[in-house]
Amino acid sequence: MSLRRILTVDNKADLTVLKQVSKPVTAVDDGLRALMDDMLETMYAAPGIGLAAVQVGEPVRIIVMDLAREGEDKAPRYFVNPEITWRSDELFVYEEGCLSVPEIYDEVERPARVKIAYLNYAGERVEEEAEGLFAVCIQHEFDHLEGVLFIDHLSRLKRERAIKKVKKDAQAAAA
Ligand code: K1U
Ligand code: ZN
Repeated sequence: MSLRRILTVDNKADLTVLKQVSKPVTAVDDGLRALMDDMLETMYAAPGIGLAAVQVGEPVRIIVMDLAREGEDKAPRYFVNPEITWRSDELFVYEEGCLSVPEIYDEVERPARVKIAYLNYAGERVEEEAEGLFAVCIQHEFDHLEGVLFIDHLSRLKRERAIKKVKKDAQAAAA
């Protein structure tokens, strides 16, 4: 397993990749599982609760996630070719963050519950309903597969301010 670099919006080349629509996976094989292992290790190290493959420069439709709280056993989850098959009319607001937009947090309103279908780590098809943080996180990560960042849900002013701050922080860290 190896740690991958997480692409961030302050870098023009990274942003171009992050805006791509990710391609479907054709087979869940050992090569793909190695990528999922790398993604999970990278997500834990960040630390984060979710990660899409495009965030490590691989624009394929894979998401990893672990919503276990501090002190609980690890609970890794893998979503290959995920689909959102139903969205509730009820909405839910949550203050989101993103490893590709470091240190920026803001409220995003999304459907409170969604039904999803995907292939798991073993390549088996799973269907389930998500609510609470699971629903927030899967929709945030699904957006990444479509080239959408959580700041794209904010006003233009907030989005431009966010990118400016990430750039400023990156310059200060490099100095
Ligand atoms: O960049 C990402 O997609 C990961 C992102 C996932 C997410 C967070 C909050 C709402 C929606 C989606 C993160 O993990 S940001 C970091 C974070 O939330 C966190 C980090 C350490 C402990 C607990 C949370
Ligand atoms: Zn994100």
